Amino acid sequence: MSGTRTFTMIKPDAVKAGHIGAILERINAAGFRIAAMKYTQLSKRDAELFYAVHAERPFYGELVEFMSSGPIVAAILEKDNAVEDFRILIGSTNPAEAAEGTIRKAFAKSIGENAIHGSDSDENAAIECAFHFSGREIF
Ligand code: DAT
Ligand code: MG
Repeated sequence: MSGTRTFTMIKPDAVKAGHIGAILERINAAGFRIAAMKYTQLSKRDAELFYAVHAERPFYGELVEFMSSGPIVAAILEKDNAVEDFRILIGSTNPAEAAEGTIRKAFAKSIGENAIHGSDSDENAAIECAFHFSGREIF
């Protein structure tokens, strides 16, 4: 492996709006290699488990409903410093605060429907990659 890994999802809002291609283009242009990818839909249970760390937050129910509401693109991305560089590429959680040139600035609708996920640490990236992909789905 020639780098570190992060995990991403293009969320249901961005998929519905037809932004898969444009978002993947930005990811490629930023130098990430796609190590795994699938077009899939989370069940409500999948979304509850994936976001279990937020279970006590007031927006948890809304988040689970939204993330299971339609198809997503899940992927493992590889690059030097992948986790941190990808968080910079996607921008702040709230698109109103996201920097110019970021994916959320361009495509996110709101803090809840914010187009894309990125892991927040190497440890969580490994957990999230394993949640979605088996070893033989990673290249
Ligand atoms: P991030 O996705 O930037 O890592 P997070 O881990 O704090 O942000 O939250 C996970 C997701 O939960 C986020 O992408 C959208 C939703 N969310 C976060 N804060 C929210 C809020 N105040 N209201 C509604 N949804 C929120
Ligand atoms: Mg997070």
